[in-house]
Amino acid sequence: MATSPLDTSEAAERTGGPPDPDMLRIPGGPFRMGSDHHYPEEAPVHLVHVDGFWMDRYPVTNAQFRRFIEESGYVTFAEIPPNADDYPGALPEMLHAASMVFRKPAARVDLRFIANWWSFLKGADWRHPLGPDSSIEGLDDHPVVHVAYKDVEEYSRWARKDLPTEAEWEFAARGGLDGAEYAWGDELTPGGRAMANFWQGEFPWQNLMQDGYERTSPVGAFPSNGYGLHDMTGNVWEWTSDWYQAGRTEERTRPCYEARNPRGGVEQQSYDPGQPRIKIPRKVLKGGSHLCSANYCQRYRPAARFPHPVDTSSCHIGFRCIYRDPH
Ligand SMILES: [Ca+2]
Ligand SMILES: [Cu+2]
Repeated sequence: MATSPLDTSEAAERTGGPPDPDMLRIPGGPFRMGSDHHYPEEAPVHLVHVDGFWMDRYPVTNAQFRRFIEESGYVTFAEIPPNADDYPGALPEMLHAASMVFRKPAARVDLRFIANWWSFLKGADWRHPLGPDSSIEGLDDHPVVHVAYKDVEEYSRWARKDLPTEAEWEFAARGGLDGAEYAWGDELTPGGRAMANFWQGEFPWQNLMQDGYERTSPVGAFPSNGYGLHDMTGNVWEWTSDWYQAGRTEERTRPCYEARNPRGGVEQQSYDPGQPRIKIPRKVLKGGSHLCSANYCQRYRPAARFPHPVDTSSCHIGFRCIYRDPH
């Protein structure tokens, strides 16, 4: 039985409902996951079925995260200096409490070297998104950033929620538009209007800000998708609970095989093959961010996915939670 978002109150009565009134009912069902028209890791398109669930209307905000920190006393990953034993061979300057911050170069740079715009900045954390001298004053309704995977797991436990799988996240992001390029249809800027916070201009040195925002934007600043969800693509990347795997498993790509509630790959196979000495497992990020641009990274799409090490937080990565009905 399909449940539309309008059935929310009825479903809440029936199941006891989610722990938070600002969660929306995502009906579940079959859908075409992935894309054959973009990056290889998104292909091939394959049929997946997810059961219905509830999802946060917005990414978790600074105000919400602050409440969690105040009530739990939790300290985030980026605020704790890494233990040298966990990072054999690491340069001493990497062993500080720090997080990844984007810094816009003054002119065109070599796109092969991400160090031209990313820095591992000491003192950058969720309260100081651009480094120690910055703050989140005035950013209460912006998505929290600089959260590592463990941080978002702790938050979701505290909130009595869960993190979405990649399939759940992608189903929700599509808003019922099965097979569409974007969360709102097939055109990036219909009628010239930016439907999400991404990067217009030539990344990484020229941000034309035609959408009005250079960095993160307040949640809900852009239109919702068909399920009423805001900021699914653009603004900040969102963590999912799936271990990354580059290809699809054989059974998932077999014709006519419909995977039901797939849960991603195997932890030991999620390591970066390009860096064999580093054994940090990677989760799937979804949705792209305000740093995604047409010339460099077209990942402001539901099908886009990115492997990200669980220990690395950044100024463009946040999250949102889901709630699964108890069975
Ligand atoms: Ca923007
Ligand atoms: Cu991107």
